[in-house]
Amino acid sequence: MSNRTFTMIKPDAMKNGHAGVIIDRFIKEGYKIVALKVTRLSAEKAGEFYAIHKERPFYGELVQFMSSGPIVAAILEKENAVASFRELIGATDPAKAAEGTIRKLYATSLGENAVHGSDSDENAKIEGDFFFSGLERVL
Ligand code: RTP
Ligand code: MG
Repeated sequence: MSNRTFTMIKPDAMKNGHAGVIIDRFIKEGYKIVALKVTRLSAEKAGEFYAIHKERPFYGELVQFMSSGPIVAAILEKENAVASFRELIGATDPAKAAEGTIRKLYATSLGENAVHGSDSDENAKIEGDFFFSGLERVL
C-alpha cells in the first residue's frame, strides 16, 4: 500500500471557480501536497492519459472535455492515499455521490465531474510520472 495518489481538478471545476476550495479541502483532509501545477492537456495528451477507456462510448467526449481548458494536476500524500482519496471525491456520477464528497459538492455531471483520483497504487505512480519530473515534486 503506497501513500501517494494523483489527482486532477478538471476543466469544469476550474471554469466554475472551485479550484481554491478543492485544494483547501485536500489540505484540510490531511493530504500533503508533494507536487502541484496548472496546465492544459492537448487532445492527444488527454487521449493518452485516458487510453484505458479508448473503447468506451464516452472516450471522445472525455478527451474533448479534458482538453477544453486548464486543469490542476497534483500528487498528494497521506496514509492509504488511493482508497481514502476515492472516498473523499465520491462516486463518478455526482448524482450518486455521497453528501459532502467533492463531486457531490462541485461536479457538473457524470462526464464533467470536477476531479480525478487514481484507482490503484500502480496507476498513481504512472499518472504522477506522466505530469511531473523528479525536480517538480517533493522526494
Ligand atoms: P476518474 O478516472 O476521472 O477519476 O473517474 P472514475 O475513476 O470515477 O471513472 P472512470 O470509470 O475511470 O471514468 C473516467 C471518466 O470518464 C468520464 N465518464 N463519462 N458519459 C459517461 O458515461 C462517462 N462515464 C465516465 C468521467 O469524467 C469519468 O470520471
Ligand atoms: Mg478512473
